[in-house]
Amino acid sequence: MTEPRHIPLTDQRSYSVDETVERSRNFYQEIKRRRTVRDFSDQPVSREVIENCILAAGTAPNGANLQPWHFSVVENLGVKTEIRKAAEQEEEAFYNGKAPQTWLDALAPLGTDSNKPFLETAPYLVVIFSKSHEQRNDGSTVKNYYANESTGIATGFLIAALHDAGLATLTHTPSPMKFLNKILNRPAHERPFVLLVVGYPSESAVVPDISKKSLAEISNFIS
Ligand code: IYR
Repeated sequence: MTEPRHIPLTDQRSYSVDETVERSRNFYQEIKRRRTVRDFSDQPVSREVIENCILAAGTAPNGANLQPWHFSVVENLGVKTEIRKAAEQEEEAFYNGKAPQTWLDALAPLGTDSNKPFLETAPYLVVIFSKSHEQRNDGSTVKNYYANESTGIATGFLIAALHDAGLATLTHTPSPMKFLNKILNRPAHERPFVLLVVGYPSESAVVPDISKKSLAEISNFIS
């Protein structure tokens, strides 16, 4: 068993009471401008932006620091086309029979359908995989803990980092997503978690007129 090794916490920043309130308010104002976009332009994005945002995602808290995620970044149009074809096939089945009417009713305000042109238009598709375990070269496996929770938190960091850089995202989840392992050549124990579409919105992009729940609806304080 490895002995714990600790170093002083030097990077944490604290602020005055007023500044703390102001920073929290500012962050909320910034992050609430984030909108899920379904209409992307083909305007290029520098690869370094994607790399930095993935590095930010990789700092997320996670089970036993085992970092149970993998990010596959697709820039290649041929691969995007393959993904679009496979995703649209799943989505056609979803919208034309597989999805219960209650689910379709819940989606109605978003106006989604099985047509997914953004999978080819957007400059990047970032496919996030969650790894239930690590596979060593000698064939042995090491279990990861809280893989899905950890990958969910990292995905949140990634979306926030991309938003902060001025980019738009779409968390796309064609179901099932196993076709992504095949197209992207990822091992079977990696579970496709989210297909994140990344780029700039098209000039004519619109978003659904929907609102977020109030603080009282999403929280309670016990004092
Ligand atoms: N995967 C489908 C359906 C869909 C499901 C949910 I839950 C959404 O929030 C949005 C869409 C699609 O992408 O169209």
